[in-house]
Amino acid sequence: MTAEQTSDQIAEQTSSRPLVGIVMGSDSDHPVMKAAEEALAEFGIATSVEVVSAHRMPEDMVAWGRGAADRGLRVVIAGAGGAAHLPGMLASLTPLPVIGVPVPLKHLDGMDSLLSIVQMPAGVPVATVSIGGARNAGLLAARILAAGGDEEAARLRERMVAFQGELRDIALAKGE
Ligand code: RP5
Repeated sequence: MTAEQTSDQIAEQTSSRPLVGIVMGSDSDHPVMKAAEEALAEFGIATSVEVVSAHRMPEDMVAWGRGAADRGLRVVIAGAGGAAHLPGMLASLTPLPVIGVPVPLKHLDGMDSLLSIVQMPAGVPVATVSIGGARNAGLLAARILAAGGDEEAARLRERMVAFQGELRDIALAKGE
């Protein structure tokens, strides 16, 4: 993806079948979590985006997690704040890789969210990004999909290399 591409071009290249499921504990997490959607859209990767609260709708969470792989999803990004149990619970329900996003709330600067997500027991991994790090969660999901052996993965790897080249330019431009 290059900076010159319009959003129409990006949408055209986005596969229609969601490969990454983005879930969050509350609609109030969306301002943080939308960066994951945006990052994946830049790589033409379709997402599904839903609110699934571990504490307020546990049965929906179990159904969502159990069915994720059968719905065609390949990676899960789960964001939550405070007592942020959603990523870990989903990791216990699905065989898919789960990326956890600690959402910062007004108390404790997101440290509560981070510690709730990162300290998982052995056997139930969650790849935790930084507090509020939803963009990196999206980029990590793209890298996971890019690691496959098919043509689509090769296309994603090519895009990722181009994106990494842009990062170098951005870093250098910041010094100007
Ligand atoms: C968590 O509680 C959610 O993930 C959210 O970050 C937090 C606050 O939710 P609301 O009270 O704004 O719905 O479960």
